[in-house]
Amino acid sequence: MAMNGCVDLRSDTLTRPTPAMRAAMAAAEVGDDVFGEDPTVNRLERQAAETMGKAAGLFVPSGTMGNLAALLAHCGRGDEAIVGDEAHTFYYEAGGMAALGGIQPRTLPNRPDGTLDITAIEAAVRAPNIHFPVTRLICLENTHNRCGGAVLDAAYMRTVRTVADAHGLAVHLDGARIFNAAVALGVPAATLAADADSVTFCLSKGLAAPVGSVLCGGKAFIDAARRARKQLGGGMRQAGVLAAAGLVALDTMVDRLADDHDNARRLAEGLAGMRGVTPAPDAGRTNIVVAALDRDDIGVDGLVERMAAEGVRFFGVGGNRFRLVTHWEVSADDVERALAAFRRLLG
Ligand code: TLP
Repeated sequence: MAMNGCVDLRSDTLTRPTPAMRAAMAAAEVGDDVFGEDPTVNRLERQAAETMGKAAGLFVPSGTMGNLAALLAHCGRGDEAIVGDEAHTFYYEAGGMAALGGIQPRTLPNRPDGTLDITAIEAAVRAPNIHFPVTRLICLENTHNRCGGAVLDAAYMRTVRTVADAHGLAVHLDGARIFNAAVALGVPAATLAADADSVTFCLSKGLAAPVGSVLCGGKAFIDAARRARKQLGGGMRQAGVLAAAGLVALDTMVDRLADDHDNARRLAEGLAGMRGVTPAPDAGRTNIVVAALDRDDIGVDGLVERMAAEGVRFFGVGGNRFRLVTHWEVSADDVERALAAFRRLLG
């Protein structure tokens, strides 16, 4: 189903709530969540924690706040967090960890598959020395947005856990799209979160809820994150109207992500046959396709503009790369329409 007549591949954040979500929102039982008295929020937090295999959950307005509350709960001012140089937490969160937490990001290059080199992580951990910041945290992302929806598997998470344990570090997983990773790998999301101390996942992306993410972790950690959420102004009141949509998202929107992956794969395959277009490795493994454009006659900005005129919207993501994201408001027919427009412009 095209959105406003367009095939809108800018982001899965654009998805609008389903009719079942609207109905659940209207009927939601609510209370004051800052007092812990909203039964629907409490139910969402319990169900989310169970789904992630953690003891507790915290409903937050956004993925950005979930990640920041986690970082604030794990790290103190002047501490260091090891993070990929293409990570959302580093690249797209307005420097929140530094600005609001006094946390110093120690970036390591993200490899094209979204991982950080294990030896590089080991080497980045600070020795005890009065001159050095204290390394506290390793922060990973699954699926990896800027690495084209790349998937981190449980074996990689296990290896990172081993390094973290050897140095007394915590591991936070930005699992904004962890269900896409779980569906792609055919494993429960909890398996991918098992070796992280904390995980944020988004209800408002491929799962189509209008607002919200859930941060999950141990009981004491979530108590600290709840305080951080309050400091950040994210304590909401009758938030059950939002949580109700989140519960429908968890119950009805996870398994269908496989359709988005099929559509993304068809986009990647189609693009791969066009002159000067190189999809990233694993493009279309989940619902994100990142591709490079190398041509003399047209650049990314020109392509974005001319495709928009053809009714197909997407973004450039820096340099010669552009990104297409599939979601439940993009049908198989929309994919054909987008590919036909790409062919007209790129041949
Ligand atoms: N990503 C958005 C933009 O911010 C780039 C998108 O369109 O993909 N972690 C990851 C991996 C994300 O991709 C995003 C959103 C977030 C966190 C933040 O979530 P929100 O938008 O709810 O703050």
